[in-house]
Amino acid sequence: MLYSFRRCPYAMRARYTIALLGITVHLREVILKSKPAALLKLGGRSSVPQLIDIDGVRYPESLDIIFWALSQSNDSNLVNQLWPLKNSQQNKIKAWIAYNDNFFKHWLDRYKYADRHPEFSENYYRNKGEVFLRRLDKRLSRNEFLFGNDISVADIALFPFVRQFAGVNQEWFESSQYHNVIRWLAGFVNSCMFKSVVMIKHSAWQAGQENILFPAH
Ligand SMILES: N[C@@H](CCC(=O)N[C@@H](CS)C(=O)NCC(=O)O)C(=O)O
Repeated sequence: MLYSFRRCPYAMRARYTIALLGITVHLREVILKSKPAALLKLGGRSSVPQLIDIDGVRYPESLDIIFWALSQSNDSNLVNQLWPLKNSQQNKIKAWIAYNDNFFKHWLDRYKYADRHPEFSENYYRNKGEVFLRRLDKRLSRNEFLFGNDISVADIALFPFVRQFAGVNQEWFESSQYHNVIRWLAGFVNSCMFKSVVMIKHSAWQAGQENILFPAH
C-alpha cells in the first residue's frame, strides 16, 4: 500500500522506481491538506510517500520505499544496475542523494517560493541552486546518466527535484548553459514511463473505495 501525492518529488522517485522494476502496489492518493485518517492513525510522521507491505511493515520515507522495491524485484540485472553491488559506488550514490536532499532542496524551496523568503531575491536563490546544477552538468557531460551510461537510483532520486527547479522559470532553464542537465531531465520527463505511468492522475483516496493498482494494468 503506497500513500502518495502525485506532485511530490519524493513520491515521484518512489513511484518511478516501483514502475521501472515492474512491482505492483495499491496506491492511495493523498491530499496533503486533508490527510486520510488511515495515514494519520499510523502515528509518527505522516509525510508522503509511505508504504506498508503485505506483512504490515512500514516504510516511512522515499528511500526506504526505493530499497523495498529493489528487494522485491526478481530482475537482478536491473537491480544491480540501479543499485550497483560495489560499496564504493553505493556510497557515491548515497552522497549525491544526500547532497540533493539536504543542500539542493533547501535552495529549491526558496527559489520556488521566493516571495515567502524575502530576505533575498529569487535570483540569489537560483544562483545557490545553480551550484548543484553545475556539478550535475559536469558529471552528465561525461556520461548519459550520473553513474555511467545506465540509469541508477541516483538519477531517479534527483530528477524530480531538478524538474521542479526547471519549472520555476522554464524559459530560463531551457536557455541556460546546463545543456547536459537539460538533456538528462528531458529524457525522464518526456518518457512514456513518466508521463503515462508515474504521473497518471488519481482522485484523492477515500476509505472503503476500491483498490487502485499502480502501475495501472
Ligand atoms: N524525507 C521524506 C520527505 C517526504 C516529504 O517531505 N513529503 C512532503 C510532500 S512532497 C510531505 O508529505 N509534506 C507534508 C508533511 O510533511 O506532513 C521522504 O524522503 O519521503
